[in-house]
Amino acid sequence: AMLHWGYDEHNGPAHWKEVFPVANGDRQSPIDIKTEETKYDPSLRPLNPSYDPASAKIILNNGHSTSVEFDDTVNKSVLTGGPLSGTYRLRQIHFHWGSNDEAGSEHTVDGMKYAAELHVVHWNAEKYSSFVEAACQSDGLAVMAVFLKIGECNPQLNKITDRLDTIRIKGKKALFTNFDPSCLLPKSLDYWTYFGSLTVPPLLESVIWIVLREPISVCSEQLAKFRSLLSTAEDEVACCLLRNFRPPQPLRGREVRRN
Ligand code: B30
Ligand code: ZN
Repeated sequence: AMLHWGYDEHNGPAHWKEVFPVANGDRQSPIDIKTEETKYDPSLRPLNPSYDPASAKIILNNGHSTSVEFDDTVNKSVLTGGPLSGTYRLRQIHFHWGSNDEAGSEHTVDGMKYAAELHVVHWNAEKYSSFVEAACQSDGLAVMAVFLKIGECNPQLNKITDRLDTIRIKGKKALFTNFDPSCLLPKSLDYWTYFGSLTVPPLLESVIWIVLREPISVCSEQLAKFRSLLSTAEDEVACCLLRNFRPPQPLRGREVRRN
């Protein structure tokens, strides 16, 4: 049986349905975005991220990604606009990558894989009282996805990659303050949007996905630093987190809209 989910042969995405049956559900993520099949929706507004660098708190290795966690006790850093009704509060950002630069993104565009993907995770603080409560509601979460392509090194991403050696082991955390995740956003905030799920167990179908169309550039050396993180704790045989992306899931009749 699958003891602990992960991204290896014995516990990877193909096994998740054994413990989390919603893995075969009707609104799973990620998806392949077929651009010719997306629908322009004139009612979709511009995205309006508004982040306070002081709300960044810690950087951590949770064994399946590295994340920066934000103070979400008040509306200091929020996302409004786009497809959203009301205010969604920033909770954390994290990354997905592959064992080489040819794959790593979760969403794909007309079958094309990017090298990595950034997720900026928010919860509906207008309707719900905590992230955990919001995470099981159909309009509870809003995740903004940003594709990373190989090109010039990204000086903003260095703020994160320079710290990864201090949190190499699963469960390690370090203080991480004065960071505004909008420094990792592309020039254009044009997007696709659809209703989906968390891309990791428990795969809850609670996410309004907002996938930015323009990628940001990072260099191969920066992505290599993510691959040297360990998926294992201090007392385990060291195992590098070489990849952590789920492949695209069936669309099952869902519409993907664009602004
Ligand atoms: S994703 O954007 O769909 N990949 C969570 C949030 C967003 C996504 C996946 C998971 C989440 O918050 N999960 C529960 C909390 N986790 C953090 C995590 O990133 O996944 C707690 C933890 O272990 O430390 Cu797992
Ligand atoms: Zn994610």
